Amino acid sequence: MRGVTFSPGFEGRARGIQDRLPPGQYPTESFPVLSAGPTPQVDTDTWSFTVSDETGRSRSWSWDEMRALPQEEPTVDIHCVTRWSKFDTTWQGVPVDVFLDAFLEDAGTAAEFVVAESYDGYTTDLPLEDVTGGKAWLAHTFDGFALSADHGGPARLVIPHLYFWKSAKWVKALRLTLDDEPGFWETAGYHGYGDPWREQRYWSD
Ligand SMILES: Nc1nc2c(c(=O)[nH]1)N[C@H]1C(S)=C(S)[C@@H](COP(=O)(O)O)O[C@H]1N2
Ligand SMILES: [Mo]
Repeated sequence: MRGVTFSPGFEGRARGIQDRLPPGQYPTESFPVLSAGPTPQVDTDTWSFTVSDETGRSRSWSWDEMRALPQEEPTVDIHCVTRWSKFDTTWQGVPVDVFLDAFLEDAGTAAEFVVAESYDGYTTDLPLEDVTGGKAWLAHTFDGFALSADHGGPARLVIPHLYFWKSAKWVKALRLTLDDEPGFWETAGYHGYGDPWREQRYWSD
């Protein structure tokens, strides 16, 4: 997996910065905030995260239940479609696999896509396989501190192998769907998949 290291990265750091910069991107030290609307205030006392499927079956986790799940600390490069890339961002959170494994158990699913839904009404769609296999996290901690509200706290998705608009801030649900349902930016002309290495910025790319 490109740019993903799980400890202060021998492999990641040894590779040249240019090799880690997708086409048309520039590296930045800062962490810009990009939100389509106002920042919602989400209280961890009432926070929940729900996974549902095409049959309407669902399962939810409270904040404390989520914190009790297995945690990882990925260090990853992130790439925004507005052309900034930020190397070696360090998060703590629960692999999305943990939620999906618990939800699907032996039942499985015919769904091939997911829609991430957020507390601010934002949505984004992805193939199911892009949030499985260790590629996506529900993150609550950035750089050792509780994730700030403007960056999606109390918890957001982090899906570093796709442009960062796929990493829904203030996420509250993952809905498994049979068909692809374009989300907020995808409906507005952004690419359906959004691979930074293939520069899939807009629907025409
Ligand atoms: N809920 C929600 N998630 C969102 C957005 C948003 O407006 N609402 N913006 C997206 C976009 S376009 C980007 S580039 C990243 C920005 O994350 P940041 O503000 O932490 O840099 O969040 C993504 N996730
Ligand atoms: Mo973005």
